[in-house]
Amino acid sequence: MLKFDVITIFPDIFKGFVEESLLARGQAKKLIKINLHNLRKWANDKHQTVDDRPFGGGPGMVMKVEPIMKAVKAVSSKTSKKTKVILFSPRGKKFNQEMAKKWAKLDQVVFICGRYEGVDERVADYLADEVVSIGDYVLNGGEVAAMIVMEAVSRLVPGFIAKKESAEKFDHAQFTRPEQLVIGKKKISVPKVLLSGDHKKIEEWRDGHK
Ligand code: 6GU
Repeated sequence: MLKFDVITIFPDIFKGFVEESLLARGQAKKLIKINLHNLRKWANDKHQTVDDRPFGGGPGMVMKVEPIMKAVKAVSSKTSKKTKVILFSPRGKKFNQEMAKKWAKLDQVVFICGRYEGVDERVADYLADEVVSIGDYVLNGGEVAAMIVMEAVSRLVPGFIAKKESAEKFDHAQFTRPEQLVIGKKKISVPKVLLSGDHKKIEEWRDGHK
């Protein structure tokens, strides 16, 4: 079983995604487990403060290191070494399928979802094993990134996708019924070769339409 532990100030963002998708079935089948943790639980004042003003001045707030440090310590596996702590940041290394394949073999992945304008750099330097971005654009925080990465990684856990071959397929073009369709004034037919029953020709056509 692969455990995801998500540290975030917006755990509710994940609810529908976790409960209404294939991830719910993956959890029911005990292939994965998703634990959501509200970072504020590890704040040390009555206002549950998790951010502060940046040293050196400037606009915006910075996520504090101590609540994150306590959270990571509290949720990290005490028994397995096959674990990783990931910090989501637009400044991180771009996530890809190779990373997904490696993480699918772990026992636990801990995600730290950065918010606001940034996270105290000591989280990246001392607490996280890797800093990860999902692409060259800026989001409000790491929550959506965490969902994307959980989905990509979960698909690669053996048994999660019923047909093993489907798990890593970057699809070719596909058609289903009806064979003919009228769009405006045009009558469109699906490619004849796909109806031919000639499996070699069909494979060739699919290779050309990736
Ligand atoms: Cl991981 N976080 C934020 N805030 N923005 C991003 C991102 C992550 N990846 C791409 N843009």
